[in-house]
Amino acid sequence: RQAKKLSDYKAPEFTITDVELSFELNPQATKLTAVYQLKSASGKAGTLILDGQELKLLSVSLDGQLLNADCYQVTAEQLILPGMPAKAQLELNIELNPQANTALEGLYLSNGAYCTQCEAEGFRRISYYLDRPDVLARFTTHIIADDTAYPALLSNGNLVSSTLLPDGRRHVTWVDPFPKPSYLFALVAGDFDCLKGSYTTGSGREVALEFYVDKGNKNRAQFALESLQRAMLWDEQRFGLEYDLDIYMVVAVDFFNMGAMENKGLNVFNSKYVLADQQSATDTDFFNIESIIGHEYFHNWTGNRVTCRDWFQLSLKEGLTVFRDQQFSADMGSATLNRIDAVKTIRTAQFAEDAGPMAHPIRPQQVLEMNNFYTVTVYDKGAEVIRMLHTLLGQDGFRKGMDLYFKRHDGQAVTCDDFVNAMQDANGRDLTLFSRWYQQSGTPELKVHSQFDAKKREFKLLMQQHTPATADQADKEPLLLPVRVELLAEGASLPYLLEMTETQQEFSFAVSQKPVPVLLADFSAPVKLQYQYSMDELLQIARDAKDGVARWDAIQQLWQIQVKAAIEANSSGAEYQLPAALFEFYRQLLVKPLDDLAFTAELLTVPAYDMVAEQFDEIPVQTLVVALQSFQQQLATQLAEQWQLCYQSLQAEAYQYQQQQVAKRALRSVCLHYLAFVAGKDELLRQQYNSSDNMTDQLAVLRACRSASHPLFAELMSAFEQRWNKDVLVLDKWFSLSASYPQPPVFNTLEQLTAHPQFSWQNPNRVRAVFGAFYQQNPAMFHSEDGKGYQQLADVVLKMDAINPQVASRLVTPLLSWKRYQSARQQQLKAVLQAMLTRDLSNDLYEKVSKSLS
Ligand code: B3K
Ligand code: ZN
Repeated sequence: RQAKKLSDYKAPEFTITDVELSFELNPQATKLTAVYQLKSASGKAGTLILDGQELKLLSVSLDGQLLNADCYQVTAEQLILPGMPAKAQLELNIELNPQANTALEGLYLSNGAYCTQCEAEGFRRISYYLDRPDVLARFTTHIIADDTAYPALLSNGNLVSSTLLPDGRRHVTWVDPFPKPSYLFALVAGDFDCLKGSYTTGSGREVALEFYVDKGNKNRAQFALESLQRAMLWDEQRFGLEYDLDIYMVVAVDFFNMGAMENKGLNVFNSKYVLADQQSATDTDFFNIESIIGHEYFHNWTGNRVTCRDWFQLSLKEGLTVFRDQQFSADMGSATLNRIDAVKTIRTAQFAEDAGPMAHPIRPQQVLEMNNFYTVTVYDKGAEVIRMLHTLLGQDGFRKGMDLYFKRHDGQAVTCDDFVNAMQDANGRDLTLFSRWYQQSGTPELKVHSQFDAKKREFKLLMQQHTPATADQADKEPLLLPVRVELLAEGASLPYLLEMTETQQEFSFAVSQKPVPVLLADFSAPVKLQYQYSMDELLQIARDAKDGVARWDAIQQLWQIQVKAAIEANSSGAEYQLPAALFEFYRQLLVKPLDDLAFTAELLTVPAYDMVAEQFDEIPVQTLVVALQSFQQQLATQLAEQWQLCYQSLQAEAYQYQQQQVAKRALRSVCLHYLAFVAGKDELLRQQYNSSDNMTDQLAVLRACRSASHPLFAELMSAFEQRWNKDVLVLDKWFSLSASYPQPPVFNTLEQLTAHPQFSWQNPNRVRAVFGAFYQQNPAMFHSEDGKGYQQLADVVLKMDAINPQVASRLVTPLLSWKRYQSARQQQLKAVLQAMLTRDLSNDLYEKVSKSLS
């Protein structure tokens, strides 16, 4: 199998300027006529090679003449047309079978509605095409379908005509005036409820907003609609960017491979990121909806108006758009809490990716299956790289760079270098060194030592950076690291922004007293920091640092110290007791919570397994699981009274999704979590479950019971299942909770779950709810000593590969990093991977499994 390389990029020899598509929809035999206006770049005739997969080609015409079958060649992945004139009109007739499409790429059916997913290379499953992002064409789309069964017929751009045909079918025509690559094409046909709204842009353009959802779900789309309005306003205010069509549509579908898709004027969303009300959705669900609605909307400029030249440049649009959605979320809610969440993602999933067989730079250099590169590295580390630019250039400088980027490249397909150049030119600053972040993979380690010279009144920071080799790249060079520092002394905090450019560097500060350095405040660079802090220093940072992220981070480091101590104690057979200073710190927080209750809740939470695990080269699974469980038990018991008092002080009020309330619920949930570890709290747990008016508080009870393996768990879970049995989106929460129960019966449970009437292997949300939760939230059982968890997941991955390779390829991730475990687990993992490789795998799965074994 042949991987593609960035270094092999060539501009296309032919381009397509205009596309006219006519679909006659039918579940098993959709007819498509595609007409392309072709132009050769050189002005010469030549061979045209179009991409295409799983298509039934009925006929080909060139400039109105039907071609004989010997005038062209069809292979499994191409349509080859030799002797194509420099300017031509090509017409293809194709038959499609949407019903058979379980990969959910191309044209498929979701609960009876037609819908499409084309990014990255799905358009070639609709028609033969130059399916690459640097071919930009104007699209006209005709859809013909039965008017009663499919009243909504949607595509990109503006609706220009709608006619009822004598046979009861309707013919609609959509025209998208903005040239676009094929990955942004979309078509939807179905019978939906439609929630309508509108937005008036700063320059006075009236935009119709339409949300298409399953019948009966209209009220649940209200929050998404309002989120869109907030996002539209925010992008005008923050970046001066306005929407450009008369209509913006969002369709919510149940069968979807990812979160959502930014098709021009017609976003398609996983219904879980559109539908919400207080009874069925948690505060986190509401947050995610606002953030993803924002993300897809922001793509209209960063992605659609300016798109990628080739797929290696994916971070050009994704890193930048994640950065933009993070800024949006920060402005809508708590900047610190949002930043902490982003840091968690980097420190867990992204650092793990760097350490594993799929390590790649934010601009990958080699790709077998593009869908495998929609990763935390391209997205989230990509956003960190943009954030560093923002830190180095400041808000105004960054805005200048953005303005120049759009001025230069609106309507073009460009590269990451073009973006960095715009930032550089707008600010008159050489960013050559900075651009290494685009080509170098791996997690830099930043080692810091300090010295204080009382006589000279000088404090020094000695810094070293080193990036260990990764699976894809042996040699590493120093990077430009923006390092935010605060020096704490005599109750004051002095902020600095250091720029590290060399392997080793020294920074001096004139101070009269030895300060405590707060290093890497705001997580100003995506690196691993090493500095020998004492417990006291960490507690001081947690109390006194200006930056909230640094305060939280100090607590994280404190816990890491506890974990190491517990492991040592464990090896000598002793049970480790947490130090009194830690209990005292927590006691004070509980007695007098900070003004920001959500931040308080975050500080009171013992780090999750994956946060702790990522600090180890070889992960001591069982010891970590036991230690973390024991920490929670100790905190629960020692501070039982304080948890109870704090809990009682936070009375529930009528639900609103609103900052103060979200924060209060977060702290209540943390208290409840610890109380579930204390005997005699059954009534309190049951009471919150039965009396609360919202999903956030109810789910908090179930989670607490699950984590503490509380006897109430089974009873409440069965009540939950009965209440929500008909509502699959909510039932997914039940699926996940069931699959993350940290005790051996979970293996039987998994079997029962896949036999549940609402479970379907065809629906990615269900599969992820069960098995995603099993490996992400159930480390004890996933890593169970007998290898059962690994075998279980491997079986599911293989089963899914035949149905939906993209989903299979995401699920396989935790099996790939066998090198991170001790030898018994290594053997078990390697055995399941080797067995997989003997099968006929999709490219998606093959790329990952073969890399992990090489
Ligand atoms: N651009 C899409 C992701 C497409 C994934 C293709 N496998 C969603 C987003 O990032 O906005
Ligand atoms: Zn995106």
